[in-house]
Amino acid sequence: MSELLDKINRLKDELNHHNYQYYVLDNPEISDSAYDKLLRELQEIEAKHPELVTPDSPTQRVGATPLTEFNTVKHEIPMLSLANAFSAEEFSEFNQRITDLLKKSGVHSANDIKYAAEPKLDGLAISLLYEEGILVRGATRGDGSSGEDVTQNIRTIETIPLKLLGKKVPSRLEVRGEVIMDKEGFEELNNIQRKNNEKLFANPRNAAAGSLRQLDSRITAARPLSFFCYGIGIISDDITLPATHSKIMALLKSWGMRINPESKVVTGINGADQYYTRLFNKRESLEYEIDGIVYKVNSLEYQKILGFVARAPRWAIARKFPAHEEMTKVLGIDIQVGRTGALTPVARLEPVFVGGVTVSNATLHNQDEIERLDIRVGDTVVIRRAGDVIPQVVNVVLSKREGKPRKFKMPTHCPVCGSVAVRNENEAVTRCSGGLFCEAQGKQAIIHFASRKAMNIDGLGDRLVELLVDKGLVKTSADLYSLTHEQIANLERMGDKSAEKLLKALSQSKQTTFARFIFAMGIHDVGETTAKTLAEHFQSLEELESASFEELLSIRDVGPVVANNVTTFFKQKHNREVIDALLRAGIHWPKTPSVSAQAQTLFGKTFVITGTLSDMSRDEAKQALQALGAKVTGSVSKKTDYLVAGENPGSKVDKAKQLGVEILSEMQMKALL
Ligand code: 9MJ
Repeated sequence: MSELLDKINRLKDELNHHNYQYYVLDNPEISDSAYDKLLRELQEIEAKHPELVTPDSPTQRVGATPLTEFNTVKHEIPMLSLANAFSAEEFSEFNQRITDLLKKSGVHSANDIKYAAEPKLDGLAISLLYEEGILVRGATRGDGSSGEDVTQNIRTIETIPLKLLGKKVPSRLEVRGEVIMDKEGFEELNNIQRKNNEKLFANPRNAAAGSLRQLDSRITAARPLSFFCYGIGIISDDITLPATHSKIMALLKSWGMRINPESKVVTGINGADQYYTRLFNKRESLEYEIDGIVYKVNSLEYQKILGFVARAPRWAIARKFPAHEEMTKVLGIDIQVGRTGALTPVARLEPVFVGGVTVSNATLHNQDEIERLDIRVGDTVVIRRAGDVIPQVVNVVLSKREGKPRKFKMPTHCPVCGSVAVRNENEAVTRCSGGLFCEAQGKQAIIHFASRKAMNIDGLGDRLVELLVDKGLVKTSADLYSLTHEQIANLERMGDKSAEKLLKALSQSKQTTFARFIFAMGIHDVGETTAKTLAEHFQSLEELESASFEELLSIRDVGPVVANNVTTFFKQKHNREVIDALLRAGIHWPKTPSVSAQAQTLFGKTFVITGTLSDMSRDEAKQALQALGAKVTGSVSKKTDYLVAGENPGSKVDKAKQLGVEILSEMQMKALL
C-alpha cells in the first residue's frame, strides 16, 4: 500500500510541477499529451482506490455534486476596495497626499515613492485559504466583510494551485486575487451560448462572475476561467514577511501562485505615468481585459503608516482607463439590408463618447437579440466598446424607461425593394427574398451572376460591375444584355477593344446549362451542387418555378431551408420579371436534362480526386465525372469507389489502400471519361 501511496504522491508532485511550469512560469516542459497521460495514470489508480483520493489531487478539478446554496464566509481581514483616479492630475494629487502624510510621520526620504504597479484586472475578487499548504476554501469578496463560499468552483480553475509548492509554506495563508475570463474564452463561451439559444454574457467580467456563481461546479469546470493573485490577507507568523509588496508577490510565485507578468516596481509620478502609457497602448494586445492600473506603495512599512480610510487602503489607487461603457438614448431602430440580403436592425443612438470614439450606431444583430435585450425606441441603454470591437448594446436601463414604448418588430418586407422578408426555422437572420431585384444586393448579385461557375461572363469583374451600377447603366443582371458598345466603351479605363470583348463574352454566356442558370440566380443557400441537383430533377424552369415546398423537400439533399428559399424566391414578382427579361435577352440551355440517362455511365459511383492532375484542373475533372452521373467527394471512406491519384497524392492513397478502394491514374480516369 505504501508503495502505491508513493506512486500517487510522485504523480501528484509531477503534475503540480508541470502545472506550475505551464501556468505560472509560462514555460511548459512537456507536451499537453504527455501531461494528459500522467493525469490519466493518476485517475486510473484513484478509480481503483477511491479511498486514496484527496481534495488536493490534480484529478479533482472536474466539479462536484451540485449545491443548493452557497454558505456565507466571514473574512477575518476585510477585503477592501480601491480608490479611483480618473486622470493624471488625480493620480498626482494622490501621490502628493501620501508624500505629505509620510513626511509628517517622519519619513524624510518620501519624495520619490516606489509603487508596485500592476494591471487592474476586470474580473471577480477572490480569497483563497491554504492550510498546511492545501487549498481549503475559496470565497468571493461579497460586500468586503463577508462573501460566498465557492470552494467547489474554485477547485476547477487550473491556474489556482490545490496545493502550495515548496518545502517551507505558511501553516495558514490567505491569497487574494482576481478570477477572470480571457477575451478568447469569452468569445467562445458566447458562441456556445448563442448556439444553444442561451443568454449571452455582456462582458468577460459578467461571464466570470456568472461562471463562478454556479451551484453546479461541473458547469464552472467547463468555463474558461483563470486567476491572477495580487495580495495576501491572513498569513501565519511562521513565515517572516519581506519588506515590500513586490517581494511578497515573488514569494507567492515561488509557492505556485500566478502573478501578473506585467507587474513592475516604478518610481514616482514619472515612473507611474510611463507605466500607465505603456500598458494603455498594450491593452488591446493583452489576452484579458484590464480597466486601469493599480498602484500600491511598495514598502510595507509605509503602507502601515498610511493605513486605511473607510473601506479602502490609503496606500493604493486604481487609475482607470477611459470607460468602455457609457449610457445613451436610442433615437430609433433602422433596418440595414446587407449584400447577402440579411436584414440587420441597427440602433441609432444619441452620439456618445465611449472607449475613445464617438458612437452613434450599434448593431442589434437580429430579432432574437432585440427580444433578449427588450430594447425599444426611446430607451436608455448601456453601450460598450471594447478595443476595436464594434459597439454593442449591453443592456437597457429599465429604470429610465419613460411611458410605454412599443416593442420593436422586424419588418415583414425588405425596406429597400419591398420583397417578402423570410426567416427560416433555426436561423437567426431575416433575409430579403428579392435576390435578383433588390438594389441593396444588386452589385453582389450581379458579380455572382457573372462569376465563372455561374454565367461565366469573361472580363466582367467586381470593379466593372460597380462602375456599371454606379453609372446607372445596370440595375439587375438582365440589364447587362442590353448594354451597347458605346455605353461600355465610354466607361473609365475601357475602350473599343474591351467593349467588344465584353459584348462577345455576354453573347457567349447566353448559351449555358440549366444548372448554371439556377446557380446564377443567387437564391440563398443554393450553391453549385444544389443547383445541379435541381437541374437534374426538373425538366424545365417552369417546373422548378411552380414546384411546391413538398416536392422540393422530396429531392435528395434538399432540406426545408433550401425548399423554403426556392419557393419564396419564385413567388417574388420582381424576381420572375428579371428572369423573364434574361430569357428574352436570349439565355438558353439544352432542353433535355443536362445529364441524360443513357450518358450516366458513372451513375452511383463515388470518386475522390487527390494530387495534381497534368491535363486538367481537379475542378474540371470533378465536373467531367459529375456530368456522367458520378458523385465526387472530398475524403476517402468505405463508400468511395475510386480514388483518382495525380502527382504528389498524399495520405489519401494510404487510406484508399487500407480500405481496398481502387486507385486510378489520371490516364485511367480519362479512359473512363
Ligand atoms: C485588480 N483588480 O487587478 C487589487 N487588483 O488590491 C489588483 N485589485 C487590490 N490589486 C487591494 N491588481 C485591493 C484590491
